[in-house]
Amino acid sequence: EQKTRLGIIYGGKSSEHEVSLSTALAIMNAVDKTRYEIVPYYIQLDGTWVQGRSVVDQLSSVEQLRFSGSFDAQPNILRLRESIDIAFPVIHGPNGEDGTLQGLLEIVDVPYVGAGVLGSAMGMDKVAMKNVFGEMGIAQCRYLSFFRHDLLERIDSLISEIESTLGFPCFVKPANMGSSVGISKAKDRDGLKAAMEFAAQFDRKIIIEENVNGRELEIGVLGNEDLKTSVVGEIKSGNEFYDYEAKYKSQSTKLDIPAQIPSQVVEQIKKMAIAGFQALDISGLSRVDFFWDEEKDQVYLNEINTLPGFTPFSMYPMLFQEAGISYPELINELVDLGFKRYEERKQNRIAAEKLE
Ligand code: G1L
Repeated sequence: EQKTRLGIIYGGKSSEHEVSLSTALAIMNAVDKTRYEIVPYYIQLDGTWVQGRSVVDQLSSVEQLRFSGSFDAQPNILRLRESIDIAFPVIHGPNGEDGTLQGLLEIVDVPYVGAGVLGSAMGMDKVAMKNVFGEMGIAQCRYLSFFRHDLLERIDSLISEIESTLGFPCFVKPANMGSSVGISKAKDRDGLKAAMEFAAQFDRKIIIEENVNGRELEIGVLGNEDLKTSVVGEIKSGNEFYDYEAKYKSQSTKLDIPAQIPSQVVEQIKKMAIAGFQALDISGLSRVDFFWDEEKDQVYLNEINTLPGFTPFSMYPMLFQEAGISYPELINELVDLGFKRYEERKQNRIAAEKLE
């Protein structure tokens, strides 16, 4: 039987370039190579695509994924279909404006793993995402947003509005989820101003979120139409908040899987996760993050991540491991879901012949 050619796309013009490389390495090492042929595509920091030779052996270092030798060609992306059967994007799109890589794959008619153009774009923009959750009546924290150009025109009135509607402390973040940099906690008006200017260096759209006192709980969702949920996990962070440093470097962050919480909280989280997944028109997978305010017994949806951390030791794979799906099985399942989504979309009619 012919092997399925799996095009793994990694690297990228992104602050998470290195994370992408180590994730791609873990995926390549875990993939069942009797079933799949792995075709690597490395997007360098400057945006250039490099296609490597098929990966047949276990890899020991991410350096092997950079193709620093003299071989390996620049692929003709318009003819990507001739080289692979399905793409596995392990990447945030160019500069994190997402859905873009998915759009490219749609145009060249290559099936791919994970969310489509809309779901990826929605999952990447915290403001767009929260506006939809609000419309759907999904409980979430209060927030405000502004554009970079607002800073020149009305920073003082913005600060007053934030102070009166959200209060201190509050969190200031670039709206784009691709940027886990540029985030700060503001404790007063001066700190807020600095935080707003800092965040505006990373994105033209900024979100300010109220502080929620609650336990940080996360769940995995897997599927296209028929959705599976994982167990719930808890992040126990020693740091002041779960920022870029804490996320990738801190030793003090612990994952508690499954979280020690009442079953009715688990049930509520499952329902809200599925509602959020469907509201954003996601397919394949996502990790849905919550706060649970134990005193008020209130669960808030915080955000949905269509590209969650995805090494065998990241929250999402560990949540499904606990639910009985191993890392290699998870990859197989995601590939199958990618093909199914492609077939489903092929069924759309293009022309409308008259019915009469
Ligand atoms: F393809 C999947 F499975 F949908 C997928 C792809 C990529 C899941 C998770 C990720 N994660 C990442 O690419 C990243 C966290 C390394 C972003 Cl740079």
